[in-house]
Amino acid sequence: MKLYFAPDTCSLSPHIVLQELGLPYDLVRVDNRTKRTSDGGDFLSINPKGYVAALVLDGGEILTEGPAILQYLADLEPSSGLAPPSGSLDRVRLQEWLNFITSEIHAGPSPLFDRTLPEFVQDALKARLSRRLAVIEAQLANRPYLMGARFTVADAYLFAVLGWMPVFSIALDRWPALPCYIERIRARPSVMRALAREREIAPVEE
Ligand SMILES: N[C@@H](CCC(=O)N[C@@H](CS)C(=O)NCC(=O)O)C(=O)O
Repeated sequence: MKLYFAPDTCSLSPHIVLQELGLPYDLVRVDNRTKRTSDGGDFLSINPKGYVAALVLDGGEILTEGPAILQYLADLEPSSGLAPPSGSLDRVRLQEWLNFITSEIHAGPSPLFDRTLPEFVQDALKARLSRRLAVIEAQLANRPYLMGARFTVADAYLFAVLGWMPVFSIALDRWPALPCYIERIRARPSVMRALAREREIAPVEE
C-alpha cells in the first residue's frame, strides 16, 4: 500500500493505524499548496479532490476520506480490535465518533486556519468547537479511549486533529481529560514511529 500524507494533518491517523497493524507501506509526501508529490507526481491525478489522505491499495484501487480509510485498514486485521466487528452496535458507535470528529472537530473548525477570517467569525467557530470539546471531555472523563478500554481508529483520528488546537489558540487544559489523553496516545510506539517516518521525508521540491 502507499499512503499519501502531508505533515501535521489528518493523514497522520491512517498512518498511525498502518503502524498499529505492522503492515508494510510506502509513504509519499504531498505539498498541499502545489499538489506536487515527493515522488515527482501530481497529487491531483491520485485524488482529484486535492486533499490527503489517499491510500493506494496493492491492486491499484485508491481510497480517500479519512473515516473510510481508517475502517478499511482496521478491517484488514479484525483481531487488532482497532474497530469493532462490522454490523455490531459497537461498530455504529465507532462510526458515530468518526462522524463527530470529521464534521465537528476536523472540517467544522478548519476555516480557523485562515488567519484573515474576521474576528467575530473566529470567535463563533471557537465557541462551537469548545462545546464539541466538552463532549469529548465528558466521554474521556472515566475511560482512557473514546470507545472505552481499547484504542481504536477513532482515537488515531482524534489525536491527529487535536494537534491543531494550539494553532487555533485553544488551550486544552480547560478540559482536564484532554491533555492526558493526548499524552497517552503520543506515547504509543505506533504514533512515535509514524511521526518519525513522516519527519524522514523532505519537503517536496518546487
Ligand atoms: N473529507 C476529507 C478531508 C481531508 C482534509 O481536510 N485534508 C486536508 C488535511 S487535514 C488537506 O489535505 N487539505 C488540503 C486542501 O484541501 O487543499 C477527509 O475526511 O479525509
